[in-house]
Amino acid sequence: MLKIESAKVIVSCPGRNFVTLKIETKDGPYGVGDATLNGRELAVASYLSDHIVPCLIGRDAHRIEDIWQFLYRGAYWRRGPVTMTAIAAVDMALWDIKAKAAGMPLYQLLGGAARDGVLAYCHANGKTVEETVDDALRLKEKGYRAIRLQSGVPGLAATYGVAKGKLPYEPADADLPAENLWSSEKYLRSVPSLFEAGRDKLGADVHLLHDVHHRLTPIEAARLGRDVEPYRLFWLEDPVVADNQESFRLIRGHTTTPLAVGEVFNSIFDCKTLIEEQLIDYIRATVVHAGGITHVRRIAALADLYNVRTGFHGATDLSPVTMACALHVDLSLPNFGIQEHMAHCELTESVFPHAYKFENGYFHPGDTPGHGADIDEKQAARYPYKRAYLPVNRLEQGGAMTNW
Ligand code: KDG
Ligand code: MG
Repeated sequence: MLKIESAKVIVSCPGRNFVTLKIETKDGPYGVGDATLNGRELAVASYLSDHIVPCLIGRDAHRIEDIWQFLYRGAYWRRGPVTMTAIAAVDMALWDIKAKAAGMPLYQLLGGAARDGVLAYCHANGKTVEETVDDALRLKEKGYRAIRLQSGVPGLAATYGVAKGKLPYEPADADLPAENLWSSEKYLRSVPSLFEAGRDKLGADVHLLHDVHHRLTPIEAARLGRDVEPYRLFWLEDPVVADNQESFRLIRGHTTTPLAVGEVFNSIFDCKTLIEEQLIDYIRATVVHAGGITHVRRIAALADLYNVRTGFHGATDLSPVTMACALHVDLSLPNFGIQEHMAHCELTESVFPHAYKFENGYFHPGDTPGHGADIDEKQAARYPYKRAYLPVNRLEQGGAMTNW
């Protein structure tokens, strides 16, 4: 028995906001979990400290599955991003403890390495096609073999996923949500030329990806999928919002461009139809927002039955603790596809020291016992929480809110 003695929630802003859970055991190792839910951080912090931590004290940290079921079923109120992110943080911390106690890197407890490294994609962006392709060429030089291309849309003042000025792009960029204008017509006209130039300059061997950020209707997404077929994308991500999983039938019926979805999913039930009907090629639900390592492995196992591969979300609002856990899972899965990597700033990296490393397009989680990521609490305390929101979009014509 490894008795849980204490658990604390650390909210900090080293470069951006993060919520971290640290679980300590009596006479044993401690474990660390990520509980960051971009723009709704304090709701998860409260869920953890007010409703979960009191239930953890005195339990056996080794009983990961039992504690997961206790928190999921026992709450009566199931699913939802706040609940599932809070459960994920506990789950990550417990796997960290178990692997440290075993003296092994986490992936060994998940069945061992199924590959030598984890293929990762990064983000290239710019205001124009030329700027984006130049950024991608720079990233190719750094060793990336898979690159997501996002470019400004001519005629639109701001485009989500494209950096403002010279600073790297950050999803949550304002104290109150910025309201931008969106035009699907302008966007749909601009994307094929981005990929035509990208394929031409980057060559046939680099994997190219694109994120629609849920902004299209199914028939618009079907047209985009067709229009980019000549450029052989690795995937087209979040073509439409997937609240209605059946929407993907329409897109799937029209295009052979591979489809990825799921960064906002928090449960296996969010993707059951998508997977069972083989409406997608990659599932993006990841450790921090989908119930931790325990639940994400269940989603991956279902996906494996239907030839769907994983492509875990990995933006900067997921802390290095999530990145570490995702990499251990990636290394061990039979149906791993690709891992997203959006580089954290230096300050974030120094507050969250980690064992994972990047080389020649691939990550390795490292062989430190546990998941290999930690939090420097003293440093974290110097950067208090700052409210920050994602922007929202209204349609240029009519002013209605877009799907997101
Ligand atoms: O918090 C939202 C971001 O993580 C998300 O918008 C980034 O779409 C994203 C991606 O694919 O990384
Ligand atoms: Mg995305």
